[in-house]
Amino acid sequence: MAELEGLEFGKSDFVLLDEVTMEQFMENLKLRFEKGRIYTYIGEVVVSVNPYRQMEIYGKDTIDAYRGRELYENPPHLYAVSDAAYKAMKRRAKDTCIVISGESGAGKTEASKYIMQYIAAITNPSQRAEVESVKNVLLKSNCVLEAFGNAKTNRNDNSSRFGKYMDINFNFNGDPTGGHINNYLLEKVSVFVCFQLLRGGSAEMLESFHLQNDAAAYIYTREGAATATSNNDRSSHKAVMNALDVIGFSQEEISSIYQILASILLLGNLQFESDGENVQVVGQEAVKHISELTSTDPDGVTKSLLYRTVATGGGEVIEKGHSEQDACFGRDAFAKALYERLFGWIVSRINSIIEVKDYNPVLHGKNTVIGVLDIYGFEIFDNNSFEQFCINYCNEKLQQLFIELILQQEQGEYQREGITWQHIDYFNNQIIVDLVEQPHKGIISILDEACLSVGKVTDTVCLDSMDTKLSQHPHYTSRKLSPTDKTMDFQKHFRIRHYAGDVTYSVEGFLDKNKDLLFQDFKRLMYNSSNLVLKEMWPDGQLSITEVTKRPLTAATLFKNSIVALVDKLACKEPYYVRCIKPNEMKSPVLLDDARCQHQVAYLGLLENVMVRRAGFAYRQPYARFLQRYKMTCEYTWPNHLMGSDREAVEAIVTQHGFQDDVAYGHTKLFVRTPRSLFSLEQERAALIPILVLFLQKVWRGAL
Ligand code: AD9
Ligand code: MG
Repeated sequence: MAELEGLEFGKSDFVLLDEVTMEQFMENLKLRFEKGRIYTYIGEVVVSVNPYRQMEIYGKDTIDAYRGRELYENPPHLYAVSDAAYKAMKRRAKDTCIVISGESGAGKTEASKYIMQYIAAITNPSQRAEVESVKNVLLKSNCVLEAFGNAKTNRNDNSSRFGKYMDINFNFNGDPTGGHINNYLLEKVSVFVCFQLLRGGSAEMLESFHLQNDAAAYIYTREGAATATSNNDRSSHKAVMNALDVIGFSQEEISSIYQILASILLLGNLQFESDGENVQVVGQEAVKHISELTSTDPDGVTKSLLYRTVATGGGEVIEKGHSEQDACFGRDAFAKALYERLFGWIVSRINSIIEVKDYNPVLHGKNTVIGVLDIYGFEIFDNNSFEQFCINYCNEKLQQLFIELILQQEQGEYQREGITWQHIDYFNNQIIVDLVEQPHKGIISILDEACLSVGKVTDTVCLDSMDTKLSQHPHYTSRKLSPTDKTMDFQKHFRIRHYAGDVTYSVEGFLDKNKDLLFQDFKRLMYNSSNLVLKEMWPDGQLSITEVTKRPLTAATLFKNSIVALVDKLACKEPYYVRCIKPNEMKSPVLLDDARCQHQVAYLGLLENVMVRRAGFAYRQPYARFLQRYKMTCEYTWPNHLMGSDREAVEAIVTQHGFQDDVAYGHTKLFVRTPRSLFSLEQERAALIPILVLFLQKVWRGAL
């Protein structure tokens, strides 16, 4: 692979643009996309455009070309940042992380897989068996998590419905010794694994689960049945079963996993009927099957579907019959919870298998970590609900971290190198983060308060309360607060001005989703299952109704806590960023939709990123590297310099080219303010190379 690309491919770093304008940014992005160059830098940040076609840039040759090299030595690539993160971790014993962001379908999950593959490929050269096995589990876990956590949506055929943060632990040799996965699950049930089971499971398996080989027969999979791809369900099903086995799940655990999935599908089809007084389950057969699959008592299943146990004020425990509507609500909440706990259990089981065991820092040296974050990007749909609210809040937090860390990192470097630097202003989105998460005043607090209050608080009442408390907030509005705005509904809409744009949320369903209520009876039923795997997923089922006094934390608060913990984890690592862009809505490999891309460039803050990078010093290189690369352009340094130090030799090059006013000399590195200086040097070098090659050829042939 050529060391650097020619100008016909556009600028490989947006920092090299003549002017930082949206027009120039887009022109370069488009040119590179057309030429099949999907990666471009902003300094150390990789901007990636989804090519929507298989690229020949991930093979072994490419891996070898990037291994151990510096960012600027090769064309931009995910492998280069992966290597940078790895090198920083290994050389300086720093924990690093790679944060991948971008909207749905922009290519985050694919990027995370290439990063993992690269790291797996460059480590453990001596092929030690225990390291190979850790790598294998890490790679195989993707297959399982995708089956259980991805679904087809109208934005992405393979959309992750969960966020994933994976830590990979390394020993002092730089070989993986283990890992840990954190998952941020949002949407439940309608996932691939159910389709794979129904359409790819063997006839015997389906029969033993009382299932039919038809996704359209089940309410939970009916909607996706018409659109979800079915051609490779059989091989995917086999691959997942195999991956579970390789990772180290026992046969008993694997069957329990599929039994739970089958019960979820059967549960979804249960109907209720009421004679005006009593509510009944329609069809005892299905109840029997569910009880068989969950190893519970059939009467217990019926009872928890139709009644709930409540403690009266006087401490008396009574059974209260559900209305038909309550029974349906309970059924769906139960199915979702079964799924959520199954997913959580699978993740924690994988974690217990790959957790670093018996690591003694005194014997083995410091254990370091590379974290890889692949989390849902900012979402604006036609109808935005609680899930979008959580996702967008998460993106506000990550954006803030991005700005903070990128600036922090810059400032830190200038400080270390003894260079004065002028602070640059940027939009601080803390104000929006506060709007959502501030105690007492923030939206999550207001929601929680509404969920906890006794009496009937509706979504609309909650909206009123938000309007009262947030009417002065510059990033919050609703129809009541701006009555002339006809795009919003009086009863249900509020709008947040996010850093990435305005999003109108419908408050309908917010309270139910936030409460995420599951009757204790279901928990107890599962805890009493004679299937030990299932029982393990429901430890809270052992509490009796009188013991369940504390209200569980709400969904929004749990989500907030997990995101705060995530941000804390990332903040103490040296970050590397991949910013993914979705070129069009048609999944086309040839179309770059200007308006859609501009919007993404704007909300990802990429122009700001370029400006920040340019306001300081756009380029920095260790003296020795700089010298090696450009010594041919200066008479004092070619072929060898006779100065005292590399730094002095670099000064000679800079002075000869007349950009001494454009640089600063750090302790170990040269800092170049404007890219143009470096660019001219780069051009001169490129022009000299053919002459040099000719010269060398002549030398070899003995002509000189
Ligand atoms: V979501 O937020 O999980 O809905 P992602 O993860 O950002 O989304 P994903 O990585 O799943 O998107 O990419 C979507 C599709 O684009 C993939 O299924 C591929 O078909 C396609 N894609 C993405 N990146 C590449 C790539 N580097 N090479 C080829 C790609 N195809
Ligand atoms: Mg994804």
